[in-house]
Amino acid sequence: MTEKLMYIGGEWVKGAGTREVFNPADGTKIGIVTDGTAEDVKKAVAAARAAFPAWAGTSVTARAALLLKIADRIEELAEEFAAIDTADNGKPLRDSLGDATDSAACFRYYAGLIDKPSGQTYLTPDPENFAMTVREPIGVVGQIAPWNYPLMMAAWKIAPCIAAGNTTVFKPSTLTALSSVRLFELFDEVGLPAGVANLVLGSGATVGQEIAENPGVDKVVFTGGTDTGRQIMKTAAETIKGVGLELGGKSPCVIFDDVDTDIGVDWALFAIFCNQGEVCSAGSRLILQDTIYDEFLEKLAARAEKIKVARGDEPGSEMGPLVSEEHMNSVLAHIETAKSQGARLITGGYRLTDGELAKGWFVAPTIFADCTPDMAIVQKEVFGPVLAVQKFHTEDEAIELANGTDFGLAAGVFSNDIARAMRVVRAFRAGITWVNSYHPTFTQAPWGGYKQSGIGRELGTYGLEEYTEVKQININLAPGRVDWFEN
Ligand code: TXE
Repeated sequence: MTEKLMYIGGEWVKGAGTREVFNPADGTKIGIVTDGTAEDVKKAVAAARAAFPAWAGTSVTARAALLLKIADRIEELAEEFAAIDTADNGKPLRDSLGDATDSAACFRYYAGLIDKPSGQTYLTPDPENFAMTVREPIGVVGQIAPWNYPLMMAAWKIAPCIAAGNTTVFKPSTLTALSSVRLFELFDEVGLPAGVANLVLGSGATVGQEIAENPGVDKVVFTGGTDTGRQIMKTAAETIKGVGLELGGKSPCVIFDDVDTDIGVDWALFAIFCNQGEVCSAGSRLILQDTIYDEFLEKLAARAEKIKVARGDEPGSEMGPLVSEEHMNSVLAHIETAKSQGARLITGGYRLTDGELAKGWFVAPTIFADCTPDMAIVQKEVFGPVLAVQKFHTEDEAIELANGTDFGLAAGVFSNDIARAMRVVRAFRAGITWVNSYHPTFTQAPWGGYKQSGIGRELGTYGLEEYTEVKQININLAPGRVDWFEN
Protein backbone atom coordinates (compact mmCIF):
# COMPACT_ATOMS: atom_id res chain seq x y z
CA MET A 1 0.00 0.00 0.00
CA THR A 2 1.40 3.37 -0.93
CA GLU A 3 1.34 6.05 1.73
CA LYS A 4 -1.23 8.78 0.96
CA LEU A 5 0.33 12.21 1.29
CA MET A 6 -0.65 15.78 2.15
CA TYR A 7 -1.02 18.41 -0.56
CA ILE A 8 0.70 21.65 0.38
CA GLY A 9 1.52 24.47 -2.03
CA GLY A 10 0.79 22.19 -4.98
CA GLU A 11 3.24 19.47 -3.82
CA TRP A 12 2.56 16.04 -2.33
CA VAL A 13 4.25 16.07 1.06
CA LYS A 14 5.12 13.41 3.65
CA GLY A 15 4.47 14.01 7.33
CA ALA A 16 6.50 12.93 10.34
CA GLY A 17 4.87 9.52 10.67
CA THR A 18 2.16 7.32 9.23
CA ARG A 19 -1.30 6.19 10.26
CA GLU A 20 -3.06 3.00 9.24
CA VAL A 21 -6.65 3.10 8.04
CA PHE A 22 -9.12 0.28 8.69
CA ASN A 23 -12.47 -0.81 7.26
CA PRO A 24 -14.99 -0.63 10.12
CA ALA A 25 -16.98 -3.50 8.57
CA ASP A 26 -14.27 -6.10 9.16
CA GLY A 27 -11.18 -4.45 10.63
CA THR A 28 -9.04 -5.01 7.51
CA LYS A 29 -6.33 -2.50 6.71
CA ILE A 30 -7.33 -0.43 3.67
CA GLY A 31 -4.68 2.24 3.55
CA ILE A 32 -1.79 4.14 5.04
CA VAL A 33 -1.89 7.91 5.33
CA THR A 34 0.87 10.23 6.28
CA ASP A 35 0.59 11.92 9.65
CA GLY A 36 1.31 15.63 9.69
CA THR A 37 2.40 17.97 12.45
CA ALA A 38 1.89 21.60 13.44
CA GLU A 39 4.89 22.40 11.21
CA ASP A 40 3.00 21.10 8.19
CA VAL A 41 0.06 23.35 9.05
CA LYS A 42 2.45 26.32 9.22
CA LYS A 43 3.78 25.46 5.74
CA ALA A 44 0.25 25.06 4.42
CA VAL A 45 -0.80 28.43 5.87
CA ALA A 46 2.25 30.08 4.28
CA ALA A 47 1.36 28.50 0.91
CA ALA A 48 -2.26 29.59 1.25
CA ARG A 49 -1.22 33.15 2.16
CA ALA A 50 1.13 33.33 -0.81
CA ALA A 51 -1.56 32.08 -3.19
CA PHE A 52 -4.32 34.34 -1.83
CA PRO A 53 -3.74 37.65 -3.69
CA ALA A 54 -3.59 36.06 -7.12
CA TRP A 55 -6.54 33.76 -6.46
CA ALA A 56 -8.67 36.57 -5.05
CA GLY A 57 -7.78 38.55 -8.18
CA THR A 58 -8.63 35.73 -10.57
CA SER A 59 -11.80 36.41 -12.56
CA VAL A 60 -14.98 34.78 -11.31
CA THR A 61 -15.31 33.18 -14.73
CA ALA A 62 -11.93 31.47 -14.43
CA ARG A 63 -12.64 30.36 -10.85
CA ALA A 64 -16.04 29.02 -11.89
CA ALA A 65 -14.52 27.10 -14.79
CA LEU A 66 -12.19 25.25 -12.43
CA LEU A 67 -15.00 24.45 -10.00
CA LEU A 68 -17.09 23.09 -12.86
CA LYS A 69 -14.23 20.83 -13.96
CA ILE A 70 -13.95 19.54 -10.38
CA ALA A 71 -17.72 18.88 -10.32
CA ASP A 72 -17.53 16.97 -13.60
CA ARG A 73 -14.65 14.81 -12.40
CA ILE A 74 -16.37 13.98 -9.09
CA GLU A 75 -19.43 12.93 -11.05
CA GLU A 76 -17.38 10.80 -13.44
CA LEU A 77 -15.64 9.14 -10.50
CA ALA A 78 -18.75 8.89 -8.29
CA GLU A 79 -18.52 5.11 -7.98
CA GLU A 80 -14.86 5.25 -7.04
CA PHE A 81 -15.55 7.93 -4.41
CA ALA A 82 -18.49 5.89 -3.09
CA ALA A 83 -16.32 2.78 -2.77
CA ILE A 84 -13.65 4.76 -0.90
CA ASP A 85 -16.08 6.29 1.61
CA THR A 86 -17.92 3.01 2.14
CA ALA A 87 -14.67 1.18 2.89
CA ASP A 88 -13.42 4.02 5.10
CA ASN A 89 -16.57 5.07 6.96
CA GLY A 90 -18.72 1.92 6.66
CA LYS A 91 -21.88 3.53 5.25
CA PRO A 92 -23.95 1.64 2.63
CA LEU A 93 -22.97 2.23 -1.00
CA ARG A 94 -26.31 3.85 -1.81
CA ASP A 95 -25.53 6.50 0.82
CA SER A 96 -21.97 7.14 -0.32
CA LEU A 97 -23.06 7.31 -3.96
CA GLY A 98 -25.60 9.97 -2.95
CA ASP A 99 -22.81 11.84 -1.14
CA ALA A 100 -20.68 11.87 -4.31
CA THR A 101 -23.58 13.22 -6.38
CA ASP A 102 -24.28 15.92 -3.78
CA SER A 103 -20.59 16.84 -3.66
CA ALA A 104 -20.48 17.40 -7.41
CA ALA A 105 -23.69 19.47 -7.13
CA CYS A 106 -22.10 21.61 -4.43
CA PHE A 107 -19.09 22.55 -6.61
CA ARG A 108 -21.43 23.22 -9.52
CA TYR A 109 -23.77 25.39 -7.44
CA TYR A 110 -21.00 27.65 -6.16
CA ALA A 111 -19.46 27.89 -9.63
CA GLY A 112 -22.81 29.28 -10.73
CA LEU A 113 -23.33 31.56 -7.75
CA ILE A 114 -20.16 33.62 -7.66
CA ASP A 115 -20.92 35.90 -10.60
CA LYS A 116 -24.45 36.68 -9.44
CA PRO A 117 -25.35 40.15 -8.14
CA SER A 118 -24.19 40.95 -4.62
CA GLY A 119 -23.71 44.04 -2.49
CA GLN A 120 -26.01 46.97 -1.81
CA THR A 121 -26.14 50.67 -2.69
CA TYR A 122 -27.37 53.38 -0.31
CA LEU A 123 -28.96 56.78 -0.58
CA THR A 124 -27.17 58.47 2.31
CA PRO A 125 -28.45 61.63 4.10
CA ASP A 126 -25.77 63.60 2.32
CA PRO A 127 -26.82 63.72 -1.36
CA GLU A 128 -23.22 64.39 -2.35
CA ASN A 129 -22.12 61.07 -0.87
CA PHE A 130 -22.75 57.74 -2.50
CA ALA A 131 -22.29 54.50 -0.56
CA MET A 132 -22.21 50.85 -1.55
CA THR A 133 -20.99 47.52 -0.29
CA VAL A 134 -18.89 44.89 -1.97
CA ARG A 135 -18.16 41.40 -0.74
CA GLU A 136 -14.53 40.35 -0.67
CA PRO A 137 -12.83 37.10 0.28
CA ILE A 138 -11.66 36.78 3.88
CA GLY A 139 -8.20 35.40 3.17
CA VAL A 140 -6.90 32.07 4.43
CA VAL A 141 -9.58 29.81 5.89
CA GLY A 142 -8.82 26.80 8.09
CA GLN A 143 -11.38 24.05 7.56
CA ILE A 144 -11.79 21.00 9.80
CA ALA A 145 -14.14 18.17 8.84
CA PRO A 146 -15.63 15.13 10.59
CA TRP A 147 -15.87 11.48 9.53
CA ASN A 148 -19.60 10.93 8.94
CA TYR A 149 -19.81 12.36 5.39
CA PRO A 150 -16.14 12.40 4.39
CA LEU A 151 -16.34 13.56 0.77
CA MET A 152 -19.46 15.68 1.18
CA MET A 153 -18.13 17.60 4.17
CA ALA A 154 -14.99 18.40 2.14
CA ALA A 155 -17.18 19.65 -0.73
CA TRP A 156 -19.47 21.72 1.53
CA LYS A 157 -16.42 23.43 2.98
CA ILE A 158 -14.00 23.81 0.09
CA ALA A 159 -16.41 24.71 -2.77
CA PRO A 160 -17.89 27.96 -1.35
CA CYS A 161 -14.56 28.93 0.23
CA ILE A 162 -12.46 28.87 -2.92
CA ALA A 163 -15.36 30.03 -5.11
CA ALA A 164 -15.42 33.25 -3.06
CA GLY A 165 -11.69 33.77 -3.69
CA ASN A 166 -10.28 32.50 -0.39
CA THR A 167 -7.56 29.92 -0.03
CA THR A 168 -7.93 26.97 2.32
CA VAL A 169 -6.00 24.74 4.69
CA PHE A 170 -8.29 21.73 4.95
CA LYS A 171 -8.08 18.89 7.48
CA PRO A 172 -10.27 15.77 7.23
CA SER A 173 -10.84 13.42 10.15
CA THR A 174 -8.01 10.98 10.81
CA LEU A 175 -10.60 8.19 10.54
CA THR A 176 -11.71 9.01 6.98
CA ALA A 177 -9.05 10.92 5.05
CA LEU A 178 -8.94 8.77 1.90
CA SER A 179 -11.65 10.48 -0.18
CA SER A 180 -10.15 13.89 0.66
CA VAL A 181 -6.80 12.73 -0.74
CA ARG A 182 -8.57 11.59 -3.93
CA LEU A 183 -10.40 14.94 -4.14
CA PHE A 184 -7.13 16.84 -3.91
CA GLU A 185 -5.73 14.65 -6.70
CA LEU A 186 -8.57 16.06 -8.81
CA PHE A 187 -7.67 19.62 -7.78
CA ASP A 188 -4.14 18.90 -8.99
CA GLU A 189 -5.39 17.31 -12.22
CA VAL A 190 -7.71 20.18 -13.21
CA GLY A 191 -4.97 22.75 -12.56
CA LEU A 192 -6.16 24.53 -9.45
CA PRO A 193 -3.27 26.95 -8.79
CA ALA A 194 -0.73 25.81 -6.16
CA GLY A 195 -1.60 26.93 -2.64
CA VAL A 196 -5.29 27.62 -3.26
CA ALA A 197 -6.37 24.39 -1.58
CA ASN A 198 -4.00 22.68 0.85
CA LEU A 199 -4.59 19.32 2.50
CA VAL A 200 -3.10 18.62 5.91
CA LEU A 201 -3.51 15.26 7.59
CA GLY A 202 -3.20 14.46 11.27
CA SER A 203 -4.84 14.49 14.64
CA GLY A 204 -7.18 17.13 15.97
CA ALA A 205 -4.95 17.73 18.98
CA THR A 206 -1.92 18.71 16.86
CA VAL A 207 -2.91 19.61 13.29
CA GLY A 208 -6.46 20.77 14.16
CA GLN A 209 -5.25 22.78 17.13
CA GLU A 210 -2.60 24.55 15.03
CA ILE A 211 -5.22 25.49 12.42
CA ALA A 212 -7.32 27.15 15.13
CA GLU A 213 -4.25 28.80 16.68
CA ASN A 214 -2.25 29.98 13.67
CA PRO A 215 -2.33 33.78 13.30
CA GLY A 216 -2.11 33.42 9.51
CA VAL A 217 -5.55 31.81 9.43
CA ASP A 218 -8.30 34.44 9.15
CA LYS A 219 -11.28 32.20 9.87
CA VAL A 220 -11.74 28.65 11.09
CA VAL A 221 -14.71 26.59 9.96
CA PHE A 222 -15.43 23.34 11.75
CA THR A 223 -17.96 20.52 11.75
CA GLY A 224 -17.83 18.05 14.60
CA GLY A 225 -18.64 17.53 18.26
CA THR A 226 -19.78 20.37 20.53
CA ASP A 227 -16.88 19.95 22.96
CA THR A 228 -14.32 20.20 20.17
CA GLY A 229 -16.19 23.20 18.75
CA ARG A 230 -16.01 24.94 22.14
CA GLN A 231 -12.25 24.28 22.29
CA ILE A 232 -11.74 25.65 18.76
CA MET A 233 -13.75 28.77 19.58
CA LYS A 234 -11.65 29.43 22.70
CA THR A 235 -8.42 28.97 20.74
CA ALA A 236 -9.64 31.17 17.88
CA ALA A 237 -10.46 33.93 20.39
CA GLU A 238 -6.71 34.53 20.92
CA THR A 239 -6.33 35.90 17.40
CA ILE A 240 -9.95 37.12 17.02
CA LYS A 241 -10.52 34.74 14.11
CA GLY A 242 -13.94 34.37 12.63
CA VAL A 243 -15.49 31.02 13.49
CA GLY A 244 -18.06 28.91 11.71
CA LEU A 245 -19.24 25.94 13.75
CA GLU A 246 -21.60 23.13 12.84
CA LEU A 247 -21.91 21.04 15.95
CA GLY A 248 -24.01 18.32 17.46
CA GLY A 249 -27.72 17.91 17.77
CA LYS A 250 -30.51 16.04 19.54
CA SER A 251 -33.11 16.84 16.97
CA PRO A 252 -36.83 16.16 17.51
CA CYS A 253 -39.30 14.64 15.10
CA VAL A 254 -42.82 15.50 16.34
CA ILE A 255 -45.68 13.30 15.09
CA PHE A 256 -49.35 14.14 15.67
CA ASP A 257 -52.17 11.58 15.68
CA ASP A 258 -53.77 12.81 12.44
CA VAL A 259 -50.88 11.34 10.45
CA ASP A 260 -51.20 7.95 8.76
CA THR A 261 -49.27 5.63 11.07
CA ASP A 262 -47.46 3.78 8.29
CA ILE A 263 -46.23 7.05 6.83
CA GLY A 264 -45.19 8.36 10.24
CA VAL A 265 -43.33 5.15 11.09
CA ASP A 266 -41.54 5.21 7.75
CA TRP A 267 -40.23 8.76 8.27
CA ALA A 268 -39.36 8.20 11.93
CA LEU A 269 -37.18 5.23 10.90
CA PHE A 270 -35.48 7.22 8.16
CA ALA A 271 -34.97 10.18 10.51
CA ILE A 272 -32.87 8.19 12.98
CA PHE A 273 -31.45 5.13 11.23
CA CYS A 274 -30.18 6.46 7.89
CA ASN A 275 -26.38 6.65 7.79
CA GLN A 276 -26.35 4.52 11.01
CA GLY A 277 -27.63 7.54 12.93
CA GLU A 278 -24.23 9.17 12.39
CA VAL A 279 -25.86 12.36 11.16
CA CYS A 280 -25.63 15.71 12.93
CA SER A 281 -29.29 16.37 12.12
CA ALA A 282 -30.54 12.83 12.93
CA GLY A 283 -34.08 12.71 14.29
CA SER A 284 -32.80 11.12 17.47
CA ARG A 285 -35.87 12.09 19.53
CA LEU A 286 -39.31 10.96 18.42
CA ILE A 287 -41.98 13.09 20.13
CA LEU A 288 -45.18 11.15 19.73
CA GLN A 289 -48.80 11.99 20.58
CA ASP A 290 -50.19 9.79 23.37
CA THR A 291 -53.31 8.81 21.38
CA ILE A 292 -51.26 6.80 18.85
CA TYR A 293 -48.27 6.00 21.07
CA ASP A 294 -48.62 2.23 21.63
CA GLU A 295 -49.76 1.26 18.15
CA PHE A 296 -47.08 3.47 16.55
CA LEU A 297 -44.27 2.06 18.67
CA GLU A 298 -45.27 -1.51 17.96
CA LYS A 299 -45.07 -0.89 14.22
CA LEU A 300 -41.87 1.15 14.58
CA ALA A 301 -40.05 -1.59 16.50
CA ALA A 302 -41.24 -4.26 14.05
CA ARG A 303 -39.87 -2.30 11.11
CA ALA A 304 -36.62 -1.39 12.89
CA GLU A 305 -35.98 -5.10 13.39
CA LYS A 306 -36.25 -5.65 9.63
CA ILE A 307 -33.59 -3.09 8.69
CA LYS A 308 -30.85 -4.92 6.81
CA VAL A 309 -27.69 -4.28 8.80
CA ALA A 310 -24.71 -5.40 6.74
CA ARG A 311 -21.33 -4.24 5.49
CA GLY A 312 -21.86 -1.21 3.28
CA ASP A 313 -20.65 -2.89 0.08
CA GLU A 314 -23.03 -5.83 0.44
CA PRO A 315 -25.91 -5.53 -2.03
CA GLY A 316 -29.05 -4.35 -0.28
CA SER A 317 -27.23 -3.12 2.83
CA GLU A 318 -29.42 -0.53 4.59
CA MET A 319 -27.27 0.22 7.62
CA GLY A 320 -23.53 -0.32 7.94
CA PRO A 321 -21.12 -0.52 10.87
CA LEU A 322 -20.28 2.44 13.08
CA VAL A 323 -17.12 4.27 12.10
CA SER A 324 -14.75 2.83 14.72
CA GLU A 325 -14.53 0.52 17.70
CA GLU A 326 -14.11 3.53 19.98
CA HIS A 327 -17.26 5.15 18.62
CA MET A 328 -19.22 1.88 18.87
CA ASN A 329 -18.17 1.62 22.53
CA SER A 330 -19.33 5.17 23.13
CA VAL A 331 -22.74 4.36 21.57
CA LEU A 332 -23.03 1.17 23.68
CA ALA A 333 -22.19 3.19 26.80
CA HIS A 334 -25.04 5.62 26.01
CA ILE A 335 -27.35 2.60 25.70
CA GLU A 336 -26.29 1.29 29.13
CA THR A 337 -26.84 4.70 30.71
CA ALA A 338 -30.32 4.91 29.19
CA LYS A 339 -31.19 1.48 30.62
CA SER A 340 -29.87 2.40 34.05
CA GLN A 341 -31.88 5.65 34.05
CA GLY A 342 -35.13 3.78 33.40
CA ALA A 343 -35.73 4.30 29.67
CA ARG A 344 -37.78 1.34 28.33
CA LEU A 345 -35.84 -0.60 25.68
CA ILE A 346 -38.28 -1.85 23.05
CA THR A 347 -35.82 -3.14 20.46
CA GLY A 348 -32.08 -3.48 19.87
CA GLY A 349 -29.69 -2.29 22.54
CA TYR A 350 -26.72 -4.49 21.67
CA ARG A 351 -23.77 -5.03 19.37
CA LEU A 352 -24.49 -7.35 16.44
CA THR A 353 -22.08 -10.28 16.31
CA ASP A 354 -23.80 -12.83 14.07
CA GLY A 355 -21.36 -14.46 11.63
CA GLU A 356 -19.25 -11.96 9.69
CA LEU A 357 -20.75 -9.04 11.62
CA ALA A 358 -18.55 -10.02 14.58
CA LYS A 359 -15.53 -8.65 12.70
CA GLY A 360 -16.95 -5.11 12.53
CA TRP A 361 -18.55 -2.42 14.66
CA PHE A 362 -22.26 -3.09 14.12
CA VAL A 363 -24.99 -1.99 16.54
CA ALA A 364 -28.63 -3.07 16.23
CA PRO A 365 -31.23 -0.34 15.55
CA THR A 366 -32.21 0.62 19.08
CA ILE A 367 -35.36 2.29 20.42
CA PHE A 368 -36.02 3.51 23.96
CA ALA A 369 -39.63 4.40 24.86
CA ASP A 370 -41.01 6.44 27.78
CA CYS A 371 -38.01 8.78 27.88
CA THR A 372 -38.22 11.84 30.09
CA PRO A 373 -36.40 15.18 29.73
CA ASP A 374 -34.06 14.51 32.66
CA MET A 375 -32.55 11.42 31.01
CA ALA A 376 -29.15 11.52 29.33
CA ILE A 377 -30.60 9.73 26.30
CA VAL A 378 -32.82 12.79 25.73
CA GLN A 379 -30.11 15.40 26.34
CA LYS A 380 -26.85 13.92 25.00
CA GLU A 381 -25.91 13.32 21.40
CA VAL A 382 -25.30 9.58 20.81
CA PHE A 383 -24.45 9.84 17.10
CA GLY A 384 -25.55 6.28 16.41
CA PRO A 385 -28.66 4.18 15.69
CA VAL A 386 -30.40 4.96 18.98
CA LEU A 387 -33.82 6.59 19.20
CA ALA A 388 -35.34 8.15 22.33
CA VAL A 389 -39.15 8.36 22.31
CA GLN A 390 -41.02 11.00 24.33
CA LYS A 391 -44.81 11.15 24.76
CA PHE A 392 -46.97 14.31 24.57
CA HIS A 393 -50.64 15.16 24.90
CA THR A 394 -51.06 18.77 23.77
CA GLU A 395 -49.40 20.85 21.06
CA ASP A 396 -47.80 23.09 23.70
CA GLU A 397 -46.28 20.07 25.42
CA ALA A 398 -44.88 18.86 22.09
CA ILE A 399 -43.20 22.23 21.50
CA GLU A 400 -41.78 22.36 25.01
CA LEU A 401 -40.31 18.86 24.69
CA ALA A 402 -38.97 19.58 21.20
CA ASN A 403 -37.10 22.69 22.39
CA GLY A 404 -35.99 21.15 25.68
CA THR A 405 -32.29 20.54 25.01
CA ASP A 406 -29.17 22.70 24.63
CA PHE A 407 -29.11 21.89 20.91
CA GLY A 408 -31.03 23.46 18.05
CA LEU A 409 -29.82 22.01 14.79
CA ALA A 410 -32.87 20.44 13.13
CA ALA A 411 -36.51 19.56 13.82
CA GLY A 412 -39.43 17.98 11.97
CA VAL A 413 -43.19 17.98 12.45
CA PHE A 414 -45.79 15.68 10.94
CA SER A 415 -49.44 16.73 10.83
CA ASN A 416 -52.13 17.07 8.19
CA ASP A 417 -53.44 20.20 9.91
CA ILE A 418 -51.48 22.86 8.05
CA ALA A 419 -52.11 25.61 10.59
CA ARG A 420 -50.91 23.39 13.44
CA ALA A 421 -47.85 22.26 11.49
CA MET A 422 -46.98 25.90 10.76
CA ARG A 423 -47.45 26.92 14.42
CA VAL A 424 -45.14 24.14 15.56
CA VAL A 425 -42.48 24.70 12.93
CA ARG A 426 -42.42 28.42 13.77
CA ALA A 427 -42.01 27.59 17.46
CA PHE A 428 -39.04 25.27 16.89
CA ARG A 429 -35.75 26.78 18.08
CA ALA A 430 -33.77 25.10 15.31
CA GLY A 431 -31.99 26.16 12.14
CA ILE A 432 -33.21 23.43 9.77
CA THR A 433 -36.85 22.32 9.89
CA TRP A 434 -39.16 20.08 7.92
CA VAL A 435 -42.95 19.70 7.68
CA ASN A 436 -44.19 16.19 6.80
CA SER A 437 -40.64 15.28 5.91
CA TYR A 438 -37.29 14.72 7.56
CA HIS A 439 -33.69 14.99 6.28
CA PRO A 440 -33.94 16.31 2.71
CA THR A 441 -30.96 18.66 2.36
CA PHE A 442 -30.41 21.00 -0.54
CA THR A 443 -27.23 22.73 -1.66
CA GLN A 444 -29.40 25.78 -2.39
CA ALA A 445 -30.71 26.22 1.18
CA PRO A 446 -28.82 27.20 4.36
CA TRP A 447 -27.59 24.60 6.84
CA GLY A 448 -26.73 25.34 10.47
CA GLY A 449 -27.98 25.46 14.01
CA TYR A 450 -29.40 27.55 16.83
CA LYS A 451 -28.18 27.37 20.44
CA GLN A 452 -25.24 25.01 21.06
CA SER A 453 -25.57 23.44 17.63
CA GLY A 454 -23.37 26.06 16.13
CA ILE A 455 -22.61 29.43 14.64
CA GLY A 456 -23.11 30.46 11.02
CA ARG A 457 -24.55 28.69 8.01
CA GLU A 458 -23.23 26.46 5.27
CA LEU A 459 -24.73 26.02 1.78
CA GLY A 460 -26.94 28.36 -0.25
CA THR A 461 -26.23 32.06 -0.62
CA TYR A 462 -25.83 32.32 3.18
CA GLY A 463 -23.01 29.77 2.96
CA LEU A 464 -21.15 31.87 0.40
CA GLU A 465 -21.56 35.01 2.52
CA GLU A 466 -19.81 33.24 5.41
CA TYR A 467 -16.68 33.18 3.27
CA THR A 468 -16.74 36.91 2.56
CA GLU A 469 -16.10 40.18 4.33
CA VAL A 470 -18.39 43.13 3.68
CA LYS A 471 -16.64 46.33 2.64
CA GLN A 472 -18.37 49.71 2.74
CA ILE A 473 -17.29 52.09 -0.03
CA ASN A 474 -18.17 55.79 0.23
CA ILE A 475 -17.69 58.14 -2.70
CA ASN A 476 -17.72 61.91 -2.43
CA LEU A 477 -19.55 63.14 -5.51
CA ALA A 478 -18.42 66.74 -4.97
CA PRO A 479 -14.71 66.47 -4.18
CA GLY A 480 -13.41 69.51 -2.30
CA ARG A 481 -12.32 70.71 1.15
CA VAL A 482 -14.10 69.47 4.24
CA ASP A 483 -13.47 72.69 6.24
CA TRP A 484 -14.10 71.05 9.63
CA PHE A 485 -11.31 73.11 11.20
CA GLU A 486 -11.35 76.81 10.77
CA ASN A 487 -7.57 77.36 10.53
O1 TXE B 1 -15.48 14.41 16.73
P1 TXE B 1 -14.48 15.61 16.79
P2 TXE B 1 -15.27 12.89 17.21
C1 TXE B 1 -20.08 14.43 17.49
C2 TXE B 1 -20.71 13.10 17.83
C3 TXE B 1 -19.54 12.26 18.18
C4 TXE B 1 -18.66 13.28 18.87
C5 TXE B 1 -17.20 12.97 18.91
O2 TXE B 1 -21.54 13.24 18.96
O3 TXE B 1 -19.86 11.21 19.01
O4 TXE B 1 -18.84 14.45 18.12
O5 TXE B 1 -16.75 12.57 17.64
C6 TXE B 1 -10.90 17.45 14.70
N1 TXE B 1 -8.78 21.23 17.50
N2 TXE B 1 -19.91 14.63 16.07
O6 TXE B 1 -14.40 12.79 18.41
O7 TXE B 1 -13.37 15.39 17.75
C7 TXE B 1 -10.87 15.96 14.39
O8 TXE B 1 -9.57 15.53 14.07
C8 TXE B 1 -9.11 21.19 16.20
C9 TXE B 1 -20.90 15.43 15.44
O9 TXE B 1 -14.87 12.11 16.06
O10 TXE B 1 -15.31 16.81 16.93
C10 TXE B 1 -11.83 15.88 13.22
O11 TXE B 1 -11.20 16.29 12.02
N3 TXE B 1 -9.65 20.12 15.59
C11 TXE B 1 -20.56 15.79 14.07
C12 TXE B 1 -12.90 16.91 13.61
O12 TXE B 1 -12.28 17.76 14.55
C13 TXE B 1 -9.91 19.04 16.34
C14 TXE B 1 -19.69 14.94 13.27
C15 TXE B 1 -14.17 16.31 14.23
O13 TXE B 1 -13.81 15.54 15.33
C16 TXE B 1 -9.63 19.02 17.73
C17 TXE B 1 -18.72 14.19 14.04
C18 TXE B 1 -9.03 20.19 18.30
N4 TXE B 1 -8.74 20.28 19.60
C19 TXE B 1 -18.89 14.04 15.40
N5 TXE B 1 -10.00 17.81 18.22
C20 TXE B 1 -21.52 16.59 13.30
N6 TXE B 1 -21.92 17.75 13.81
O14 TXE B 1 -21.88 16.23 12.19
C21 TXE B 1 -10.52 17.10 17.19
N7 TXE B 1 -10.46 17.83 16.04
